[in-house]
Amino acid sequence: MKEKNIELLKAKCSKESYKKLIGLNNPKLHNFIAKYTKLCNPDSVFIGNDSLEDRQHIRNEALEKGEEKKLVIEGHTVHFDGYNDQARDKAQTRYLLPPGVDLGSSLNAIDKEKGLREIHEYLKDIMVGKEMYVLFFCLGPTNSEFSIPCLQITDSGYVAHSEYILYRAGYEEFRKLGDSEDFFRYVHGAGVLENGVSKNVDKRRIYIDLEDNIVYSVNTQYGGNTIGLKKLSLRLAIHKALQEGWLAEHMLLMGVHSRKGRVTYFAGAFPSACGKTSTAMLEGETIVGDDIAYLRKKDGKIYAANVECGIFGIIRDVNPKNDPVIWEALNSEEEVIFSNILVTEEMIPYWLGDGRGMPEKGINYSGEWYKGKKDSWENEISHAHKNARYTVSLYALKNLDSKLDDPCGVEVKGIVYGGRDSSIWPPVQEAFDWTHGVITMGASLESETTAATLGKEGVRQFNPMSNLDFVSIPLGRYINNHLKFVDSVNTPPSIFSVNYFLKNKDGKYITGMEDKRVWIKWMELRVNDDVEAIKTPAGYIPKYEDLKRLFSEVLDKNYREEDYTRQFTLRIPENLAKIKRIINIYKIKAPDTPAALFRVLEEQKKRLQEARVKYGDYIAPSVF
Ligand code: SPV
Ligand code: MN
Repeated sequence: MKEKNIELLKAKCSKESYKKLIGLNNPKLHNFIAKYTKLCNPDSVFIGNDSLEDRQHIRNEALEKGEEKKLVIEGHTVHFDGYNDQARDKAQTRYLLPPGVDLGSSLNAIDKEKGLREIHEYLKDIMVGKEMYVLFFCLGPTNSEFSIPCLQITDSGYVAHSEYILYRAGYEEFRKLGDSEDFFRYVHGAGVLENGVSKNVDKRRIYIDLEDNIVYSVNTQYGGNTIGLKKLSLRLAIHKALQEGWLAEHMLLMGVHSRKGRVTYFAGAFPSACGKTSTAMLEGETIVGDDIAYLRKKDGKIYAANVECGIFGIIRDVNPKNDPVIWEALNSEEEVIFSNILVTEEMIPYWLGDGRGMPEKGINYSGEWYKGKKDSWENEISHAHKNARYTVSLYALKNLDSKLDDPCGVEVKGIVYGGRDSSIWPPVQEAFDWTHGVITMGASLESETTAATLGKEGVRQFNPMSNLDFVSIPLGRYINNHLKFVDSVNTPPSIFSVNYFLKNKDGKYITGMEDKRVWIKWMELRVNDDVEAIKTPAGYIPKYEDLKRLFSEVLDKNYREEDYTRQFTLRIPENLAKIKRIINIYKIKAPDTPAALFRVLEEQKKRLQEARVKYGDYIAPSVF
């Protein structure tokens, strides 16, 4: 069997590729690659290592096969996903469920045997006429406790190219693995391409095998459905983290800098398109990561690492005013893939909110585009998609934190949870302690839906830890893993909630876009015990004087007391209704929810009710 597999691979590989393949002395790895070579039936197999030549080969392939086109600036390319392939497809993302395993009713699952049969049918001969790329990457810094080696099989030059930008090279990690099977694997076939775009999106499937750490993805190109090391691996990692007692989170990582040069690291969980990247990129601070972090305990402290070394960011509203650092990187000769933007005849990219006005015509995710173009449902097609993205290396950013590749990670002192919430939480608030924060902030997070997933936008949805789309274990166990996580930790990180989207009754936002720079500075002062706070029934809020000083120092703005009062008024009816919703969800959907969750929420409810009796429905901060 083994010999036959090697013979098959030898026949499909060039001499160089074959040398790289047998440079990894791992029969199980070889068998796996052979199995999918046989099934997907590519014309040839390319084995990539960590060299610049291989990276260049993949870049060339993406261009030659028409999945990317060169833009006017050297190193820049554009890629389009299909008209109906612009976001993560939650409905067609399923867990392969072995007999006897219960993941709870809220996870989208399919019987393993049936699902495997279906996905293997889709994969059969999917690469005929194409080259199969076999690539090795590493999640997290290399040579680290955080490292997870990953094998990516794909026929998409765009997916492979994105991974070379977004992840650390892993061929050397695989050499160290020896014959171990302890790595994540992804098998992706883009399916039939028409003008470089996956055609059969109705047959799009993303199937996840938690037992064997494999994810299969077919008939799609959109990054969130295809880039193995991104959200496909987050689902595998959450499962692995539960077994091993660490956390895999949908979190940014950033260094917050005090005036005296102190650096304090924060992790922050926000649902997609709710301010995660813009928080990680705040002026004056340094970015470690903007999307996925692993958190581990060591010597009584919490450390975290960015699993990526690049950004697959939303490009909407990136302009010189909002995001000067990203704007600069996107206008330099750094390697960038723009996806689902509009490109003009001169091969210049345009996107929503770029501050340059809208061109009359061009090519976009709908093909030839002109002002006023409508789709078959008579909806006007915007010149760029709302979920259009850029892919760029973090090393291209001048605000990159020096610890990105530190094998120890960074010590996390604060954790922030934020959602798109128009009516309940104040702009910033601190939990009483770890358990209170995990339950009333992380586990109770709700957010209005965005264009990052298929489906209607603006619908308030329960999204615990901003991670609901990726939680691959029963929800109660996921929450319990958080509660237990700090058991042997001396001083657990402080937990905060933020809300950038709070509105008045008239529907207008009541905080400014830039104000998040102040909230993070306040959190930094709290974590370091530099300011006091006001205790309310729902958590600690800032004192007016501290914010006034920070607004003046950070933004050179006069912060009015009436704004403070409006922003930090405790909204009792909204808070109580939310607690009721959250309790119901856990009662109905998560039978294994730890009792602490109900206890802590009931206590909060009681405090809120008592405050209402004394002070009414809406309580100004000056009352506490
Ligand atoms: C998100 O949607 O949370 C992203 C992009 O970070 S995706 O790769 O689609 O997950
Ligand atoms: Mn994300």
